[in-house]
Parts: sequence; structure tokens; C-alpha cells
Amino acid sequence: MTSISPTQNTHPTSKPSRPSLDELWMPFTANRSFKSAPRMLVAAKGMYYTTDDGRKILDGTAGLWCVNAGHCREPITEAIRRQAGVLDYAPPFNLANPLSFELAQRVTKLMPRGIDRVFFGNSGSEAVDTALKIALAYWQAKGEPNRVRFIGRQRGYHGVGFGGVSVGGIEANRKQFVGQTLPAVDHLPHTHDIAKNAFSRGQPAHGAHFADALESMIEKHGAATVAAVIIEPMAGSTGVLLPPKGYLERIREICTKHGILLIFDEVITGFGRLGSAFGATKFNVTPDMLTIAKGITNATVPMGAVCAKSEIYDTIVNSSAPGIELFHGYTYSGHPLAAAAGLATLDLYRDEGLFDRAASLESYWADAVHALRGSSKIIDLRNMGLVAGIELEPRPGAPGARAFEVFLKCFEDGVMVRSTGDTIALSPPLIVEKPEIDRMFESVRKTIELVS
Ligand code: PXG
Repeated sequence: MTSISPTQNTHPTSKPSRPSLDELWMPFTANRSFKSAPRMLVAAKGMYYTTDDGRKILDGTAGLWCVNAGHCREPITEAIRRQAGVLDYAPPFNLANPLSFELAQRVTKLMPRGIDRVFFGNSGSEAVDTALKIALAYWQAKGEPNRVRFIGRQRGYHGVGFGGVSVGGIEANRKQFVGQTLPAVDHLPHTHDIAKNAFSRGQPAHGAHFADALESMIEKHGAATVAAVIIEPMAGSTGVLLPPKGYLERIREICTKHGILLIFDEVITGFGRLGSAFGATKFNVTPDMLTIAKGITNATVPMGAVCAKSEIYDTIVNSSAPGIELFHGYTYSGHPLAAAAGLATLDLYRDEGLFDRAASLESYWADAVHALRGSSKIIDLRNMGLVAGIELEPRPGAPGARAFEVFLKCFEDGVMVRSTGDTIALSPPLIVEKPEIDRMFESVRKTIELVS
């Protein structure tokens, strides 16, 4: 079978020549349906993808919430190219490459004060499982080995490792693996309350009280058994669920009161998505650990990380006998290509002021989101930074079908949106221009009218 090169098939009318689709088992995909009608992306530049039949697709989702600086940005591409010819790989166990240290320092400079240690992995899932393991190791080192319970939240997404699906609040991601997820986990209620907060602009007013469930859970299990609470400051994957005003502050307060570690999973909210470097800086609530991935390298080379308070690092490292202090790590932790890509990405974010750019576009974006109001099929509209959630009335007997059809039809129309349940999520690269915002919402508006 021939393979596709990005330069082929650039005429919209040409028929693509495709590789065999049989061998690849696609992730989180309806394989049979996709393979009967594939959507193949072969090139990208700036705000646009190119399909294998030569169509340009406006990227309304920054890939999967990750290409925050736009596609194929030359400074990043060049850094990767250069690094690949200088040091392709260096073992990270008892050896190192200097770029990983440099990137760790650069990342901590963007973090809230006090978060100043970084452990690298290769994905959000690895970052989450690493953070959970660090929490357990921390409590062992502190002499409180009974603190083993994790508290996540309904509708939370924390990747696909055994730790991540356990603390995550998506039943579908656990049901094929019943019996082997983490045993000591509880879930807070989610904060989505359409009855009270529908069509809120920015943070919803009602729902700080959802945090109080944490107090009851701690009381039920005993504070001395809880290792950590893990939540996304804004839940992305399950439909753009914003933290009600006062909610994150209250979660922080309760964790502090009971000495429980608070982990913010910022895999989506990191690197400017909400108009600030991180959710923690946007909402001015500092967790004890943050997990990051995606935007750290503009998604060019896989990378994830856990960022932790130095007290956590010091406790584990200083309490240990001479030798390895944490029995955890990856072949590709701090990979030189990822580190080079990360440094070039952070330079680009800084040089183009992209986090501030997201903040300055927020009100134009919010206007565009809320201008969709009026269709009987839309039951809620949510916005924050450069994120939108457009929740549709589910089609009777077919939850998620309407939103998925909107995704398919927008793609035909040349705009990439994301559907999750009955919510359409938009999260474009932070370089998006106003006419592109208009085009995205026009396509979504038109398409929602078209679907039954
Ligand atoms: N935590 C959060 C908050 C995420 O959003 C992960 C962890 C896992 O990251 P990796 O790199 O292991 O995939 C994620 C991933 C979607 C979607 O459609 C979101 C993610 C992944 C796939 C799809 O919203 N986020």
C-alpha cells in the first residue's frame, strides 16, 4: 500500500490514495465506523489542517486541546530538527541531558509561587499516575502510611492509566476493566448544574457548596486515610464544566484543614487555555501538585510532567536512605527532543504573549459563544478563556448522537469541533483571529440548525 505524503492530494477533487486501514487499532474511536468513512489529516499550518483530499479544515480544537501556539510553528520545528541532529536520546536514570533541567526551571517560572519541582513523563496519563504515586510516597516518607485514599470527582478525566481511570469519574472508562482499578477511591459530585447556572458567562455563580461533599467524605473515611484530592480546575473532556465561584477556594481550604494534598490536573487548562498560564493562576488557588502535558511542547513531541511543591520533593528525597529516592520513571523522561520542543514552545508563548492574547480575546469569544443562544436545541452555553461548551438537548433515545453529527457536519463544512456527550467543545489555538472565531461559530450555528 502506498503511504500518504503531506504534499500529495492537494486538489479538493482528487481521490486520496490511502494506506490499508485494517492493521491500526485506533484509540477512543469507533473503529468500524471510522474505517468505513475515514477522516485523514495529512498536513497542518497555523490555524488549519489539510485533509488527504486536499481540503483545508479550520482547527477549532487546537488538535486535542494541545496545539496552543498553532500548527507547525517554525521556531519549534527548527528546535526539534536541530536537537535531533545533536543529541537524539540520553538515558534519564543516573545520567541526564541539560535541556531537561533547563525546561524544568522554565516551567516552574510559570507556576504559582511554591511549585518548584518538576518530574517529567510523556503524557497526561503518565503525569497523573506519577502524581498519585508521589502522593503515596510522600505520606510514607512523612510517617503517615495509612493515607492511601484518593478522592477524584464525577465527570473528571485523568487519562487512561489504572490510577487515572480510578480517580476519573467516567464510568465508561472503567467498565471493561472492572475488578482491577484502585480500591480506595471516592468521587466528589461534579459541579455542573444547568438548572441554576445555564447560559452563565464565565464562572457560574451557584455551586460553591458542591465542595462541602469533601468534608462529608473525609468524615466518612477519616482524614488520616486520605492521601490526595485530584480535580481539573475546569473539566474539559466531559464537556467544559466550569468551577462555580468560590468552589476551588473551598476545596483548597478543606484540603489544607485536613492536611490532604490537592492535585490540579492542568493537562488541558495549562499553558494559556483559560487566559492565564494555568488554572491555578487564573483562579488564584494554589494546589500542592499540578499535572501538565499537551501544550508544554505545543503537542509536537509527547511530554507530560508533575510539578510539585519543594516540600514534597524534600520530604521524599531527604527521608530516604542513600540511593534512589523514588522508584518511578520512564525511559523517555525529559527526552531531549521533547525538552528542546518545550523550550522553543515556552519561548514562543512568551515572545508572542499568547496567554495574554487569549485573555484579551476572551470577551469577543464570549460574545460569539452567547450569540448562539436562541436555538431550541441548545440547552446551555459556557465559556472561559478560549474555551466554549455548547450543550445540546440530547436526541430522545440517542444520547450524544446529535453532537456527534454536528462534529461530522462541521468537519464537512471545513471546521473542526469536538463532541463529548451532547456538548460541542471549542478550544482553538491561541493565535486564532476574530474572523476565524466568527467562521467557527457560524459553522456551528448553521450545523446545529441542519441536524435533526
Ligand atoms: N488529564 C486531563 C485533564 C486530560 O484532559 C489527560 C489527563 C490524559 O492525557 P494523555 O496525554 O494521556 O491523553 C487528559 C487528556 C477530549 C480529550 O476529547 C481530552 C484528552 C484526551 C483525549 C480527548 O476532550 N485529555
